[in-house]
Amino acid sequence: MLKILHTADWHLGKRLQEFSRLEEQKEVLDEICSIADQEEIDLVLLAGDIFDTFNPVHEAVELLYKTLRRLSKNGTRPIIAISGNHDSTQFVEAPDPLARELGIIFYSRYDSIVPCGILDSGITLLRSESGFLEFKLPQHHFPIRIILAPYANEVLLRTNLGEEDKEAVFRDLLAKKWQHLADTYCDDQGVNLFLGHFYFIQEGDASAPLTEPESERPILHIGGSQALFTQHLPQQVQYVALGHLHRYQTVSSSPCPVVYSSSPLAYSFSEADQEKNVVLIHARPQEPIKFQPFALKRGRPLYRVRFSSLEETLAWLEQHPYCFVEITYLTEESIDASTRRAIFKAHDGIVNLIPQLKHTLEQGPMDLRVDDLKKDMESLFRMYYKSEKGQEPNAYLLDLFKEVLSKSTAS
Ligand SMILES: [Mn+2]
Repeated sequence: MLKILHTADWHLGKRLQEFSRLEEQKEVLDEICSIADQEEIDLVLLAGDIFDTFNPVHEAVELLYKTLRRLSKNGTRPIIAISGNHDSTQFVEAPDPLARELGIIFYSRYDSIVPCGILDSGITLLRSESGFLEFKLPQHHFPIRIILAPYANEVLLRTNLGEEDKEAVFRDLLAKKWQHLADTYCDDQGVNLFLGHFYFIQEGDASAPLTEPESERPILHIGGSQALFTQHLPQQVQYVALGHLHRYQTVSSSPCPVVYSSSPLAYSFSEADQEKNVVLIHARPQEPIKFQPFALKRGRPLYRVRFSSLEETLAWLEQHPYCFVEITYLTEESIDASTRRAIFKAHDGIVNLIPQLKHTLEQGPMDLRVDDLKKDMESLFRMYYKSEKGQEPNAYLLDLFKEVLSKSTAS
């Protein structure tokens, strides 16, 4: 029985506004290493968005290398890591020759082919081509095949997949490539896996938007933001390990489990109520895979709360010392300086303190008069902002609004 751990979206170096998350990232990666040891994991899949930016801070780089070194157990537990839309492909693959000796394979460019051979740890890299790797572990007699689908935008993919199919839809190009790889390599004598960083939905699923959720928009926004369909995944594959969406979810169970493992920490307030997981997988050739989420406990939870008095706010903060929180505060006018000070003094994880004026709540949404529509855009923006936030926009926001406005009217 091959035991696999699937994780994704570490976003090392990511901040929550002015708050660093590095300490929590250290703790949760330590937790993941412990789980891998406890569960006697044979193989780790890391499904992209390893770093949060193309130029990660050195603390984030150091944390990755130290973690992978430990996770790879002196090279005996291979780690296959692909890049996501937040990662620089060059940066992710840079340490590859050295990493490979430790059983760590970084894959981020469709023009890369993993050099084959036997590593010191006894792992044998058998076959590789663009977007594919086959290898064998000394403790299992069967080979493991992985179709590798790191994030790439449409331009990059068309360049690497060849120009002959200029008219083909992006998703069809990928489907064809994956089917070709599966037909060539993935017979039933081995375990066949798919590791990807894309937005996948089940075609026809009315609840899933065709373009990805706003919070997950890729940085390079040239194609590729459209959904790919799980129906396009090859039948030979037994488990699809995905990264990109930060919520744990099984997108489809056809042709096999198609799973987002979730990020290890809640990275934005839209993830406030989500449980974070790694996924543990048991696999064998020819058999349906068994998988289950394993909850991660470390790191600060994120909360969104609403209060209408200082006492209530302070009591809650005292009961929740270890978290990040966004407080909406109901008030008659604005939040006065002493209240504000008292709230911020009570807790070290207050990310936002948002005043909500009581009278605007009673009034309901802003009531516009016909006359108002003749006003210029800036005045309308001020009115809108005041009705939403209960205060005038500051100079920075106004400048930003004017800048956006000038660009949108220019083009
Ligand atoms: Mn992503």
